[in-house]
Amino acid sequence: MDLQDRLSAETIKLPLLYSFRRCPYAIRARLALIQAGVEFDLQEVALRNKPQAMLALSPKGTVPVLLLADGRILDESLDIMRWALSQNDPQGWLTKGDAKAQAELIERNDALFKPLLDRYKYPTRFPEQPANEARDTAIRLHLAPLDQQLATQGYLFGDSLSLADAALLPFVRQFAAVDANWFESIRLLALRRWLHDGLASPLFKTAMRKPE
Ligand SMILES: N[C@@H](CCC(=O)N[C@@H](CS)C(=O)NCC(=O)O)C(=O)O
Repeated sequence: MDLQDRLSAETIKLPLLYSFRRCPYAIRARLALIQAGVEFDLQEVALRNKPQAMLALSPKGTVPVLLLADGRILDESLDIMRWALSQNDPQGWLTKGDAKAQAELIERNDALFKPLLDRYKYPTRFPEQPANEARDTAIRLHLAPLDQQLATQGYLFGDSLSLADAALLPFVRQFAAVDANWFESIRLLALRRWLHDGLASPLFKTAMRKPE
């Protein structure tokens, strides 16, 4: 029996999520698991001292990691979201709008916006690009187009959350928190309303509960 089989056979009754409360990737995974009504155990991870059991399952050492009861391991946040919603998708997150448009927004978030967010949030790590330049580029290429998309509807693909909304919200949350006063002063009203409504929702509040 290999490690995965032992872990699943001996210790796992429910899926086990290795998570970090404030990590946007982990937040999106928790949002989808909760939305799907999947019961899971949660292990909060200290990123500076990752548990050996998690590294044995996923040596790349990022959270979230989901260990399923049958021993399968999902160590990409989007795979976890899609798996959860494939179990149960009560509000049709996967089928809002068109799947390609959802995937394109998520790709733009992860590949383009996230690196700019890091440069804005951690300027000392990236001395080659001024933080405000990264911030303004993020607005121009990602947040302003989102604002436009949200101008005529409450959420990105209609009047309720989709996979893309849940996948993007935690990253916009981080962006807004870098300088909350400045963010409240920007003109992107529809985007700010979307963020506010998303963060105020019972689903988001449940996902952000402090682990015991
Ligand atoms: N592509 C991964 C990225 C996950 C990721 O980068 N998570 C960060 C925390 S927000 C992490 O675990 N970083 C490793 C570290 O800080 O040591 C996913 O979508 O799950």
